[in-house]
Amino acid sequence: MADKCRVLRFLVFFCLSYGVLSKGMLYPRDSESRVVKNLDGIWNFRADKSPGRNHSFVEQWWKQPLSATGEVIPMPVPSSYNFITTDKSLRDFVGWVWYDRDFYVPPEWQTERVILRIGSANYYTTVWVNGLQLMSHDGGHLPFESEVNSVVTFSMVNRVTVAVNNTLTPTTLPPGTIHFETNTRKYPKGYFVQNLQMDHFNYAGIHRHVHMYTKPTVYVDDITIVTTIQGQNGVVTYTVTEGGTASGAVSPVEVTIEDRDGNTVSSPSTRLQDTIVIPDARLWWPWTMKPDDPGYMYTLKVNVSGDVYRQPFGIRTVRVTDSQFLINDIPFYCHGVGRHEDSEIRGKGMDYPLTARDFNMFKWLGVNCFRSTVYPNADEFMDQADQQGFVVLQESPGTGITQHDNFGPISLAHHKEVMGEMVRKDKNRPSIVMWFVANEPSSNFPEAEDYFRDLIAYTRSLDAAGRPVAFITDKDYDADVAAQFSDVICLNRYYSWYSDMGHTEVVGLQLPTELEGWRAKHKKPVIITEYGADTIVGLHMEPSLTFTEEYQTDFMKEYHKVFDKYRSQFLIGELSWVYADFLTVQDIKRVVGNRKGVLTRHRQPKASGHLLRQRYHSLINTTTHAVPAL
Ligand code: BDP
Repeated sequence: MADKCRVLRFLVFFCLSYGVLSKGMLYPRDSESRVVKNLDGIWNFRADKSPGRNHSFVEQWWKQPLSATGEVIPMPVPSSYNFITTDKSLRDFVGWVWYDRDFYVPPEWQTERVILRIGSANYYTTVWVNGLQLMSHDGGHLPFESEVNSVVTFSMVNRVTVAVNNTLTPTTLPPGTIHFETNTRKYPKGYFVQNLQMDHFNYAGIHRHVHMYTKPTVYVDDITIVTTIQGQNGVVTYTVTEGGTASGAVSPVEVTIEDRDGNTVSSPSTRLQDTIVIPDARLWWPWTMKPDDPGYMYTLKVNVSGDVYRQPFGIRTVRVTDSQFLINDIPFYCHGVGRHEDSEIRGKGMDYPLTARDFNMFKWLGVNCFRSTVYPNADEFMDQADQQGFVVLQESPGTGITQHDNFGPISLAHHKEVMGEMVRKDKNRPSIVMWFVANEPSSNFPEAEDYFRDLIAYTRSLDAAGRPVAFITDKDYDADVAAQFSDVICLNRYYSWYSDMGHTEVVGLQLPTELEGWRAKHKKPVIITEYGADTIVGLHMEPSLTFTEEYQTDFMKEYHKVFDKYRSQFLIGELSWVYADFLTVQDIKRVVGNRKGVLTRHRQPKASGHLLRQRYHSLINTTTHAVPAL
């Protein structure tokens, strides 16, 4: 029991003690006033494997180079640490791991604000520079940053130390539990395991880029852009927040819009908040709707007191009616996939080759839309969605909210904080058309009603662009109490897999019954956000048996028949689960992970990939509405 409390107490203590204070979270970009330096590379690494997982704090590892505290190993940043070594205890480690590295800050940066930013680390992180505590952050998949001027030296080497804890508790997002085994006949003293409530491997470590960058004393802190369309004109309303000004001071401001080729297309505005009209604007379109000119991006060039920041954006609108989803007022049918950040060696580590491959395979499959499944994806990945014209259903890490103790006030407050960070980061992305606050929560619990009423209303209030907000449910329409707050009904369904396994003949009855039931209850459009069957590539049987490539395609064909009936009615999207096989916890249901991919983990197609490609390319022709020439 004492051991049990020690692990949890450490986490809770740190969760309550610190927070990252920052308003804007603009992506670090070079400009005439800003310099970005990348601190990626091989860092020193050491896991605190002490029984209570607390020796690192008792011994204050941040006060000296990590190598002086004990043996360190080389660890790439960004990457998950789990699959870099052959050490099983590190792969499955739960608790604090430590990273450090040296860095220099150029002397000419002394007159600037110098910021250290971590793109994401799973899940709870504390950062020290030269032994002084700089910042802490609670939650993975989202960036955090802090100014370092007061803790760095400009004339000597500096050291950054990062401690990351992957423990999941009932109030983290996603939630989980630590389970201590007390039967001494079966387990050694203090033996514990992390129980997950989510279906992906609990990858941990520093997952995205570490940047250091400068901005001037007075700086552009945040930019919010909302676009509408009037006739041939794009109407761009922006709000700029400045940082670092003395109260009452008025900074010189200049805001202009540049097109994709860098030509200025608006006269300068000198206001922090304004509306600019672009005549004959080029709209942002998904690649399937305008294959010759998808993902057109403009840039809002903001100059506040000499600090220049260029924020990309697209001009487009999104709107949901009771049976349609409209992009730029033209109906859009989402034919897509859910996708995990998952690679055999890097885990969830940001990976440029994988990013490029995934977008090429999306095009090969004919995907026009994807779900950033159960956590927000890396910025560098999302940039490609913006620029190549892919529609994104953007999701928070709110998966596995299934136990009563995941619905309390601490959970809700943290969930709101996470939604705030996610919307703040991604609000200007034209690719994102909808926010998902959660995946498969117990929305049949009575307490789910208040939780989701509050959470969805709050999320709506965060987004000036008014994107639809929803959560994804696996509950039946007569059991759910929270979908009433969603703008779109989003369903994960597994008929003939998790129920009636092997019996694809029931899909044609069960799926329509469910769709009709939801429709009758809520009169809202519906998206099937998941349907899929585990399939081991290379297994064949005719007639099909579960786990063979034939079963997966038979299964999908039954769903497709139903989708084809309802897509002319109120079904506005179908997303196959899942884009590629991915790793999960070890489980009798999983054969080296979840095998529902239409591609393997190596991004090669199964028979289902070919089937989906055929379907999606024909859907491009039948569901894509002509885009008027501008
Ligand atoms: C759904 C979950 C997803 C799982 C999937 C499955 O939303 O995270 O991976 O089932 O079991 O319930 O394949």
